[in-house]
Amino acid sequence: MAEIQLIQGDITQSDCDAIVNAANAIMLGGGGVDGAIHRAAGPKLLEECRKVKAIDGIRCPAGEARITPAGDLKAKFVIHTVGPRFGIDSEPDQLLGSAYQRSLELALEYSCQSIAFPAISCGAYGYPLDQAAKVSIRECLKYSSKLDICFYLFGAELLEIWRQELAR
Ligand code: AR6
Repeated sequence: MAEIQLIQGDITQSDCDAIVNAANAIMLGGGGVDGAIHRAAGPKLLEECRKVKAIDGIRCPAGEARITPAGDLKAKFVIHTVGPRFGIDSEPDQLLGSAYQRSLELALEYSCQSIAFPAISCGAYGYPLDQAAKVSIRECLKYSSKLDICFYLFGAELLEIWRQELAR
C-alpha cells in the first residue's frame, strides 16, 4: 500500500516530480510558500506563469490548479493551486478539497509519480489547521495508490496535526 509521507520542512527542497504551490488567483507570486517557491525557482517560473491564460487577470480561480515547468527547482513541475480564504469564500471545505483533487489529477495527467504539497490555505488564508488536515488527508488517500504523496509541513504543530489525522 502506498503511503502518504509527512515531512517537517521546506517544500522547495523536495525532489518530487511535482511540487504544489499555494498560490493566489493572479498567479504571479506572493508571500508564504508562494514567495519561497518563486525565489527558489528563479525568474523562469514567473515567465512560465505569465504564459498561463488569464481572464480579467485571473489565471487560477480558487479550487482549480494550473501546471508549469519548475524553473531551477529539482522538481519537474510546479502545480499552482488556489485554496479558499477562510471566512471569505463560501463552501471552503469543498473548495479546499477541489484544490487538492485538481492538483492530483494534473500530476497524473503529466505522468508524475510523486507530488509534494504544502498545507494549502493554512497561512495567509487562515484555514483552521485541523479542518484543513482532515480535508487534505481525505482527498490524498483517494490517490495514494496511484501517486507517491508527501506533505511538507512548516513547523512541529502542523506536523503533529497532520500526523494525528493520518493515524485516524
Ligand atoms: N515550505 C513549506 N511550507 C511553507 C513554506 C515552505 N517554504 N513557507 C510557508 N509554508 P501560505 P495560503 C507554509 O500563506 O494560506 C501567498 O501570499 C505556511 O507556514 O503560504 O494558501 C499566496 O500568494 C503555511 O502553513 O498560503 C496567496 O496570496 C502554508 O505553507 C496566499 O499567500 C500555507 O501558507 C495563499 O495563502
